[in-house]
Amino acid sequence: MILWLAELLEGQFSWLNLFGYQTFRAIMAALTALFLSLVLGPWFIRKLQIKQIGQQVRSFGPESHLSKQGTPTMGGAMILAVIIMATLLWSDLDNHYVWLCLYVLFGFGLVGWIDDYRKLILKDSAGLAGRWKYLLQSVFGLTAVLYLYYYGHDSITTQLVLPVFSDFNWNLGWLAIPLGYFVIVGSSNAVNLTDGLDGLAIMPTVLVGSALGIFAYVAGHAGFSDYLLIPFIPGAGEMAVFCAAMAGAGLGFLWFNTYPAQVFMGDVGALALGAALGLVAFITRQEFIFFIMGGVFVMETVSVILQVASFKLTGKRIFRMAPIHHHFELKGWAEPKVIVRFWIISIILVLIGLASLKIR
Ligand code: 57M
Repeated sequence: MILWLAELLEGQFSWLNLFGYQTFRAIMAALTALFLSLVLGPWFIRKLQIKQIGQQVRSFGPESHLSKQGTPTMGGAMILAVIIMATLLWSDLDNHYVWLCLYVLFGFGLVGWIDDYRKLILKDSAGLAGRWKYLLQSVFGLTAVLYLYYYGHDSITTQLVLPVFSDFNWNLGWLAIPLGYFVIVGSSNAVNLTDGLDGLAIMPTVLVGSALGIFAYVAGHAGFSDYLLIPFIPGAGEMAVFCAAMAGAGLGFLWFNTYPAQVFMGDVGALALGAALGLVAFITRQEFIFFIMGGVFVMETVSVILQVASFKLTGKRIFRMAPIHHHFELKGWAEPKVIVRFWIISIILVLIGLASLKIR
């Protein structure tokens, strides 16, 4: 919106051309989202407390979690509202990738919101039935991927891009549809599984989101993408503004979600943020790098798959409890120790992902 105003008034005030730069608008989007989150946070948490939207903690989990009973949740609704406001304010609203990101963020947020609403307000402990959750996630995930398949830059949308091997060129054709679906829906559920300790999901989301913003910026720049040998995707750079808004809103949320948390994000936040990360990775053709950078989300998901498979096949558990963060808690690690060590792993993986830009 500000870009549109700046373009309108540029004739009178030449300095307004500053707003044309994606990097400047991305930084402004991050700062706006951070500022809004910090200002609105206390008010939003009070609203949740007044409406008694508090977490029901399961009794069979680690004992330390029992004290978290009643912590306000659904804070993700504020994260999403702030991302949407900052993106609308600072991005180029003629860019279809930005609208697609907002669509997926909103759609998956809605699925999470229905689940949270049923659990917390209607007091239905089962929440939204699993099959409905997957069906709705599939509807939003598939429509986004189909839109890209039919209206994106087709030769790029269906191209498989591998890190390091820059000359590898394989056109996936329609197989890009299941790949995109898997990346978006899988990432949504993986972030949701990770969101089980204070700040555990939001910090890797901020880190991976920021890195994907850099990939989007480079992919949307003819010169940089050519120099770094990554596919040139006209218009993708504008997603850097969206990613920056996500990083700013995430950091602002972390202010309140850090140990001991004053608020949890709920499914409304976790499902939406995970899906948005997956979508940006798919549009920029960086699924493999995303898999590496989002290694904490992958590790959490794999731990659940292994645990469930092992228990069904042999009757024995591999971990004391899955997802894996509970395993370390039950081993006696203090919660902040698990959280910060997982953040460190995430920082290392994101740096490896960014380094791949140069190793081609
Ligand atoms: C949601 N939700 C948290 C909060 C957050 C298949 C199975 C592995 C599924 C899994 C599951 O349901 N995962 C998805 C995880 C919950 O947090 C809420 O949920 C939102 C995210 N969706 O925003 O609203 C609890 O997590 C803790 N928490 C924090 N700080 C935060 O910032 O401390 C969350 C955010 C909160 C709070 O305690 O109540 C959750 O963990 O439930 N199920 C599990 O994760 C369960 N694992 C399990 O059953 N393992 C089994 C098998 C099936 C693999 C096993 O190992 O044998 C654990 N969940 C809990 N306790 N609560 C078991 C222990």
